[in-house]
Amino acid sequence: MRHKLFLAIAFSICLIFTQSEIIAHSKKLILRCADVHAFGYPTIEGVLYMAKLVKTRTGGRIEIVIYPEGSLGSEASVVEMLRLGALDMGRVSISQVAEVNPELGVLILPFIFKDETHKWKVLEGEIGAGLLKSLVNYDLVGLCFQESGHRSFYNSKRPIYRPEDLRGLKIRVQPSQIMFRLVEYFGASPVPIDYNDVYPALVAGAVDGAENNIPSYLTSGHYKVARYFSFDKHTSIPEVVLLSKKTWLKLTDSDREIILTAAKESVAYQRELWSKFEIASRRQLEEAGCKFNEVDGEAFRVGLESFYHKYAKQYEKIICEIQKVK
Ligand code: GTR
Repeated sequence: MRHKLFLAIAFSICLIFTQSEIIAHSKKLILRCADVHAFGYPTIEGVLYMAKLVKTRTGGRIEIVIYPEGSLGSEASVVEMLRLGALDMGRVSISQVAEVNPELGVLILPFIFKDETHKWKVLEGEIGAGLLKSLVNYDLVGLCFQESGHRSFYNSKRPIYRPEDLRGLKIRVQPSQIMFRLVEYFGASPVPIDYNDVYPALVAGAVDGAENNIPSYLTSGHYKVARYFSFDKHTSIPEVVLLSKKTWLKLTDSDREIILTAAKESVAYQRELWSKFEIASRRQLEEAGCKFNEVDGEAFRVGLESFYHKYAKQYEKIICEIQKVK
């Protein structure tokens, strides 16, 4: 009798555990993801591609829902929310992540990559993997990098050929210490403003220009006010897709694997989309009458050692490693 009772209790306990495991496993999970861009922009489309893979591979159990156009706040607050676990996912610029983990600041430095091939060898190699991994110490999980082209200056006053042409111009910068120092080094007056507040600042004349890539210049509408775009290509800051560590810890091993693999697989798609979007954006901007000009590239590079010496000393070792990547 005792034996039977014991078996019955053991069986019920077993059933309860199995059932709760099934429930936990079949529970629908919505991952909320923030982005400052609108639907159609390559960063969001990259995450949507990833979302589709995740949804299919989890039989519809895990869904990624995007909150676009900065509807959940600035990139800085998105990073903060992720760290606190108040948000699950975010796609932001590395410059905002470097504010909390300065190690990543190396990716923002001017002319740090030789070209796009070199950049992606760095990002997808050991260095990139190490940098993504380091984020876990800041309560963030780095899923993958994304392409974001080059950043160049644009303004409403005149074409820029050499750094001295920037003198006297108020140029909006991302709220990033490195970007502030860099734009100041080139001779302009840097004004940190959150991305989604830049357009009204340009319209009001609070700033004369900004610096960004071609797709952002178009989709933000900045081109309507700042007509001169000068291709100095001073930085090539990658984007990053992040997950909150708090969310990550709630996932099963197999779900983590699915999410990570999908993120990795979305990169090739996002990069291809980026190239197409960049070309199409340029065409559209030319049709809209924007004035593009090439710059004296040497003039932007000469003397840069002093910038590196003053602000990038902490990156000496990793810069060496980046330069060695072939
Ligand atoms: C864009 C980037 C955004 C944001 C923006 C900015 O190129 O995709 O995430 O960082 O630049 O300048 O604030």
